[in-house]
Amino acid sequence: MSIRKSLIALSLVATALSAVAAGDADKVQSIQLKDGTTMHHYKDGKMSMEDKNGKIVYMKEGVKMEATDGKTITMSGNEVARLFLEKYQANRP
Ligand SMILES: [Cu+2]
Repeated sequence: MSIRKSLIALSLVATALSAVAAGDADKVQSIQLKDGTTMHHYKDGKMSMEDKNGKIVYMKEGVKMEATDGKTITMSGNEVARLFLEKYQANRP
């Protein structure tokens, strides 16, 4: 493995670990969107999304979303790994 590749791998592990450490307390609010998905907003301003069945939704940064109350929200970040880890921890026996 090249040094560059191992550095990338290391930073991925560090990101995953910090997400674990942060956990659910890091979540500021969850907003219901018009299309049936839910947007989770984190302390650092980033977001993740899931559909009504709890499946993690991927969305590009900068995409506009509409909340059920009519407010427009711009997607910031795309914390799929963070939400995945949260769900993994929550469902762990
Ligand atoms: Cu979104």
